[in-house]
Amino acid sequence: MSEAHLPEKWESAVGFDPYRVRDDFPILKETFRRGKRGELIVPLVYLDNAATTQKPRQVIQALVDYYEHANANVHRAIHTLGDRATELYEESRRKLARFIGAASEREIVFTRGTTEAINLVAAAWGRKFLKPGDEILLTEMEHHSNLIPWQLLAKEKQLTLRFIPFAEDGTLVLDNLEDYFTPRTRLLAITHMSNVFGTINPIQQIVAVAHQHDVPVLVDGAQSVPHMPVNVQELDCDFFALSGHKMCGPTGIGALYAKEKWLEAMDPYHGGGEMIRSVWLDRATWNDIPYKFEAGTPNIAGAVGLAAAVDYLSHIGMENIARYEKLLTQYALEQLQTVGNVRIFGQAPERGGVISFYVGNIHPHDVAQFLDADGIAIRAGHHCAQPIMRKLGIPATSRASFYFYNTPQEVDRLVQSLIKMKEFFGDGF
Ligand code: C6P
Repeated sequence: MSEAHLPEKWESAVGFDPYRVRDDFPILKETFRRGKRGELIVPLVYLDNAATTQKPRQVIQALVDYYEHANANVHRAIHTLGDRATELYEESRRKLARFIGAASEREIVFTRGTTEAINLVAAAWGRKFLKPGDEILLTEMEHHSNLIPWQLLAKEKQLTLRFIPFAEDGTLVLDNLEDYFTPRTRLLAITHMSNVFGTINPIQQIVAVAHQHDVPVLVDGAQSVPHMPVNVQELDCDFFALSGHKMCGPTGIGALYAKEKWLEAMDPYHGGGEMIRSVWLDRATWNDIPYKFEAGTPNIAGAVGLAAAVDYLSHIGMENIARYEKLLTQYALEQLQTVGNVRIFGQAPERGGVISFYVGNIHPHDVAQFLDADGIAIRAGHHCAQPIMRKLGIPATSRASFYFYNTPQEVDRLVQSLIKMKEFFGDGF
């Protein structure tokens, strides 16, 4: 692939210029010194976007502006800065609600991220509505964040966890979807996109079946919402969890979307300031939703940064991002085959830009270290999805994950580096 150009046939399909977009991300210009005396300078190739994405100048500047011109606590102060901070914080909620197609900003609870959003549902919904003997339906491809909260709750309330299995190609076995629901099933909690296989699950169809059985659905959207258009009303899910840092926003901010009826019915999660209406020494009443679930001073700057990220992504267009990442992922899948002896985990027809692979019998940690010597950042490990690794019978995978600022030339650098590694390991490969 020639330098700084998309293949001609991609250009009309993409709708934005990934090379220009890269200028917005200061960190993408980072270089590393390599060689015995540091004489080689290698540019960063960042392919660990499923772990966290890089931040554009617009988001970084929004954080600086907030702290320089609007920093105050929200919903408390009767002064101009307090109004400014509150307005920015609530504007972020409105923007995020629009971005994911929520019916109202009252359905958006700010959290630290996906993990906290799921724990919130397990605690505030699960403790209230589940009884011993009830069942929670999950899938075998869940991230620990959508497994451990349910294990903890199951232990506390004597619940049973059941699992929709995945097949060899990394897709869920859904031909018999109806059969997974029993009269005791009370919740389905499922990932929208697997952070190991890249599989995009057909959430809309799954939710429809779950609702026929009167089962609400929680969707783990950590890997979907940054990469494709998501409309929670179209999905008709009851809960949807997301993380700001995986969509160009700051760390420590994310959200739970929940249908208003659930937020009204649930008890609070954490207790403290902001979530109360009236307090006596022995009792209290709760604030309106969503504040009922936001105890203590929230991550105001994080929310402001997330709003800037939402603006940024909306400007490029989520359809454009999804289309481009599809082309880039397809290209990467093809090019990885040229290395030889590469096993790819996850062959779903509907997939996002996450590629888990094994090269010969080289341990993924060695692969990641070798690539790092060439400035290429991938993730190696179990990706917080140990049950997937157990079922595959491997300790870990190497994983390259893309975002809209990655280029086909970066895919080429990954492939060239893997070929070099193959030569280095020789027969051991
Ligand atoms: N996956 C990865 O490298 P938090 O940490 O709360 O922002 O997101 C947790 C989470 C939940 N669900 C899915 C599907 C995820 O991929 C993640 C985060 C990262 O794959 C870090 S382990």
